[in-house]
Amino acid sequence: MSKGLIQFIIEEQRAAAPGATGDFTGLLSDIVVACKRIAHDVNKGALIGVLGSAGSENVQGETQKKLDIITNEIFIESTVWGGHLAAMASEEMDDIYKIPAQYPKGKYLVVFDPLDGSSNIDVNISVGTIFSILRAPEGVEDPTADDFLQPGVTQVCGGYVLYGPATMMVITTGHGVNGFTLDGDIGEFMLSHPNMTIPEDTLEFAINASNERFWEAPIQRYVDECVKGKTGPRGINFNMRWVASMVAEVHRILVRGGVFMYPKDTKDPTKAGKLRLLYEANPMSFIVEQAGGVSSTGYERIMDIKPSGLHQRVPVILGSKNEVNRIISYHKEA
Ligand code: AHM
Ligand code: MG
Repeated sequence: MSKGLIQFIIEEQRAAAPGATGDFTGLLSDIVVACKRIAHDVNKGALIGVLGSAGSENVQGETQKKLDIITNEIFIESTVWGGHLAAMASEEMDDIYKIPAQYPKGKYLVVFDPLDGSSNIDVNISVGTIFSILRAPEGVEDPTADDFLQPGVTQVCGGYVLYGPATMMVITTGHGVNGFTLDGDIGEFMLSHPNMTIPEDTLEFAINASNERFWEAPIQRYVDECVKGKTGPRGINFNMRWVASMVAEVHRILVRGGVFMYPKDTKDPTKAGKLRLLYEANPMSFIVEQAGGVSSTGYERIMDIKPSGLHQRVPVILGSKNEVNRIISYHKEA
């Protein structure tokens, strides 16, 4: 019989951190509940009136969907009470969320994007939740935004949930990557994809090609060479996919390899990229590296970046090792 997610994590913790208090497992089970509730709402969609725009904007000036707000609330509600968290931060909130006085506080920080790819929600295409667990700095009981500005290498756990044809949670605590499929009949995420690894080579890439004129030369070169296929310098045909849901994109790469790029562009010179370092790039980079892939801005390893702000954006190039390394080498040559 396959194993449930919490059993798996408890056993992993016993082996890797024998003195563990169970706090981390407690937090993770609260996150699991949050994601099951989100899966429920995403699945019911129009039947429960949750589709469409909320008519508001988030701190980044993006129009919020009703479900962006609902899922943000579900995530907070499901995790705030447990006593495992010192504070939270979300893509959908301007400032950090402090744990209200009526609840005990814990030693962890969680940062999350409650509904990534939400432009897909009204058209019934896969969306996801992304989260990253950090430790609050030693001795800090009442964290400020600065306490969240830790480089990705300090993450305790990175994970995502994909609300696709099946709902899946994929996580790493730094001991490889494991995938769990939600069995709706028993209400549990069951281990279905043990030890996920990204093939080192690939002939598939993902990028929003409508931005081509804004890309830097190394990305233009890489994509151009892929598109030229058999008759170009690579001498082989490539395939392209773009779901516009990072979770779906990363999941595809974990299963069959590939390269995902949301590179630096000149579309809006005030932004270094589209994706957010804390909520999206770091947890996904942790998972990708743990699965044997590479994740970079083109110029540096994403998980080494010391964040300068909660909502900081970064260029993201991740996936199959040999292809991402090639793209990095194009940046060096340029
Ligand atoms: P979101 O957090 O507002 O949903 O934005 C992030 C999403 C990613 O999932 C996806 O890779 C990207 O935005 C798609 O962007 P675009 O619409 O430019 O193709
Ligand atoms: Mg997002």
